[in-house]
Amino acid sequence: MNSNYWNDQNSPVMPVSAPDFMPQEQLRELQLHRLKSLVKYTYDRVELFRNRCVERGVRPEHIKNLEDIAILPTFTKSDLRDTYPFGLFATPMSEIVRFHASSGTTGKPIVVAYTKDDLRLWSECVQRALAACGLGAGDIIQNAYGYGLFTGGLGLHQGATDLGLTVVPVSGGNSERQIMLMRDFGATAVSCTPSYFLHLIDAAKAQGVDMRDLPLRVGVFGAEPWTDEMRRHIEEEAGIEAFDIYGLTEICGPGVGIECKEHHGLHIFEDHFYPEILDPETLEPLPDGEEGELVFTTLTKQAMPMIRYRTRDLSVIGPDPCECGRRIRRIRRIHARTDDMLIIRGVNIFPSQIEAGLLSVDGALPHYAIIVTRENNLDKLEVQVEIPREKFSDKISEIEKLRAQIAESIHRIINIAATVTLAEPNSLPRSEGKARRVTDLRGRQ
Ligand code: DLL
Repeated sequence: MNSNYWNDQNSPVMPVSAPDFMPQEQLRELQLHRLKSLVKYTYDRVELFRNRCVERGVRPEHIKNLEDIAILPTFTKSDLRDTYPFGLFATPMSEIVRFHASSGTTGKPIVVAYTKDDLRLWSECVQRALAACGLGAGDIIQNAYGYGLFTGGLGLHQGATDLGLTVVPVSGGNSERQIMLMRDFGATAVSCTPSYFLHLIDAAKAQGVDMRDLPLRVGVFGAEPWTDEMRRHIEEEAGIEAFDIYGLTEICGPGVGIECKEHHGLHIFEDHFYPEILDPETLEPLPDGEEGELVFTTLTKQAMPMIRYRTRDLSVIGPDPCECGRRIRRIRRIHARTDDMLIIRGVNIFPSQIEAGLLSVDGALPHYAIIVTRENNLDKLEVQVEIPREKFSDKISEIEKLRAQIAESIHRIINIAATVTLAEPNSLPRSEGKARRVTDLRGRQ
């Protein structure tokens, strides 16, 4: 086959994406076939999985249809920690060609492993993701996700290379150099966390570069929650189309799901990663359209298969079908994790709600920090938000008006009052990877 065939920009459906367009019935058949093999494979090789099945009286042959997945045990991050480092591996070390790890907030990282086939399948998913963003041979992608144990850098790198893009493996950090390379190499795409890209937009401005004048046209952003308000800001400031890419270390890394050009939810590569939505309290499966915890079963992974892995991410499956023609199902963008939730004065609040509130006010910049304290047994919420320098030269009453507007907009969404503090541009901490926006000091006071 002609090697250009895969990347023919004029082809309406890129062959690498063919499974995305498979008829649903055929896809379900494939999933069932793969699920049955996976359960048998994992039962025979991973002690923890076998023990949990035995406890429940479940045997591999009990899986007769896709709904039977519900009889299988679920797994969480603590199962990876408890079996650190290699306890969940299903293949001998001689077949493992790569480790990645995610730095937990506490203690030991979680470790994942890949065989050569696992790397191939991961690359296939990243290729399908990048193709859905309209990228192919001829595009130059500046990959500013961190390289190393984090899956973002190498994951995007391999998929982009295999799809035929030209990769600039710059990794995160050194924003000045990032802008220089972006301009000099003429990158048409960039991949990094959305918060780091905000930082790059500012770095470009500081160097007198307007990103809208560069050939850059696509951003592949993920690894952290971001809102549609943030997307609008990024797209306007950089003159690009921003796509949301989802993934997690335990399942493979980036490339579990991607937005298509409709920008209405993320398609899950469900021929490899079978999604379910469970009630996080009862673990009962929820029907499509209801919000709950996203749970994945890796249908084809060899070194470290994951069965019903609880992501802690909250989402909804559906609606079907997508205008783009892909038949693989979509999930709503992840705006929150079950463990991100702040309970302030008894009200459940997600940081993304605060982001949506403040960014809907003209004049608020997308750099903010959320600080929660407790005074006299009462929770206090402070939101620090940067505003452009020129706003500080406005009359005091104008500044106060902006502050009040932001406070009101946040209040409208979360239903509790926050103290809003306006900050100078570039005064709040920046991150080269995932942003840390919340400081909860209540336990420490
Ligand atoms: O963040 C993998 C990745 C790299 C995804 C690059 C996308 C791009 P972890 O470090 O294991 O892996 O973190 C996984 O990050 O459970 C979500 O809570 C969050 N997350 C990842 N992508 C998104 C996204 C990588 N697009 C955890 N939107 C996940 C919201 C996301 N949250």
